[in-house]
Amino acid sequence: WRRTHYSSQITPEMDGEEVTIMGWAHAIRKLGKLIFIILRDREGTIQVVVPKQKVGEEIFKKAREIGKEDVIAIKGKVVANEKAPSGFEILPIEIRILNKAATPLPLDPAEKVSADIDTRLDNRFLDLRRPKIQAIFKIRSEMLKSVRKTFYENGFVEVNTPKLVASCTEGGTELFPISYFEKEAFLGQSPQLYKQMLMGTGLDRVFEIGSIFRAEEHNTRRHLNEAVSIDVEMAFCDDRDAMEMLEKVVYNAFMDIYENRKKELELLGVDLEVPNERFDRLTYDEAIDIANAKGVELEWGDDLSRAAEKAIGEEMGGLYFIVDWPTETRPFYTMPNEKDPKICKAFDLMYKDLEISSGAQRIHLYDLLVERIKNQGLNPEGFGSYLEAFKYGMPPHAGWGLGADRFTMVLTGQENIRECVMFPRDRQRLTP
Ligand code: ATP
Ligand code: AMO
Repeated sequence: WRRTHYSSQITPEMDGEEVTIMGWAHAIRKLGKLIFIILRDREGTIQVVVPKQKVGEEIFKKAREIGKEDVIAIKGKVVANEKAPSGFEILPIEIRILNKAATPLPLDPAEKVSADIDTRLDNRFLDLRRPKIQAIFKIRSEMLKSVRKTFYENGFVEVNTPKLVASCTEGGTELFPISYFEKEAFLGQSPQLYKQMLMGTGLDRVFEIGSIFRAEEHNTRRHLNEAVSIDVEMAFCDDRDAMEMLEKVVYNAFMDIYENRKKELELLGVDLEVPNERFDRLTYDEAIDIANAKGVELEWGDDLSRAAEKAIGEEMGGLYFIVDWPTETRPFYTMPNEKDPKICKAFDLMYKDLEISSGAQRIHLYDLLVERIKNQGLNPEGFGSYLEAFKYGMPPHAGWGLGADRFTMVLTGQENIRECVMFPRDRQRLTP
């Protein structure tokens, strides 16, 4: 048997045609001598009607054996019928049960009210059968496709850098130590050092979509211990060039999802607002003023607290950049402003109160880089192979990291980042 159609490919106009459909028994209604089976596949559901008198004893008996979530294959005739959910139904010629599902189900994909998130994540393979949940991942996939398309159209080379690493990049507290034979090693928290080293090779523009690992201590609705980062680095570019590229990538993703994922957005009840091609720029100073005006106490030089992010997000709405950060709040590789080294050429891209991307122009000058490493209380010896790349011809460069999981939250209207990852890793969860 070969599947001939997905549910969405059958129409009432195909009345009389023979089709073979495969999927799960989403719902079953037994009315004496009549059985309705709703078959679910990736594209939707389809009604199969089994009247004892028309299909005969054998097929009727098979239909009666079908249980919820059994995997079934049905060869049958398309019958136009205005009373059926999509204006047609399938009258079986043959039914096969490809695999039985055990009972009771730990979670019923047909259930309208969803279980709590822990039960759902414990039984994620069942949870992922729900069309609404699948919609999140179809949008995520569309986003990744769109992002890649924009990169290739703009001359980027896709790269893969190691995830087993010897040093930290974003500050030392968030590292997962691992044993690597006789040596100490860590899971990579960012491809930062590698993508910068690649700027010294002439590849010019690189991107990587890969996992990052961070030992975030706390449980929040926007932090994971394993996240996916969309990383970019561009040579002979400054912070403004990097921000423009980020605007392009984000804008195109919004457009592609708006145009190609209408069904999924509707299922999720998301009214996606396509942003302007250029996002607002807010300076750090202005951000502090907004927070202060809303009663959040912050001093110049502080990182934005959660309360500050909320206050600023409330005021700004939508997508906006925060620029001109105090140099001390940013990692060592960030280029200070030439005129006023207290501030630096870093930016964050926010969506309301959620940071979705960080980036900056980088320091390409060896001596300054070493000085900044020392200033941040780090030991330059730990950065040996990275620093080498800055001795022999490193062009000016800039880049950013966009959190794929957080970006998916924005595009799908989710409040909890765990909804946007198939098998999330948080403080409590290492399985499935
Ligand atoms: P980055 O990737 O740059 O770290 P982020 O969005 O993860 O960005 P954090 O710097 O981790 O941001 O956090 C931003 C602010 O949110 C912090 O200044 C801190 O006040 C607050 N925050 C972070 N984690 C927690 C937490 N677990 N509980 C409460 N507040 C937190
Ligand atoms: P940053 O640490 O801000 O910057 O990370 C970049 C983006 O990655 C996402 N992100 C996370 N998402 C979920 N859970 C986490 N624990 C988590 N940590 C980070 C966020 C964040 O904005 N090297 C720089 C980037 C650069 O300058 O190129 C960096 O890692 O969306």
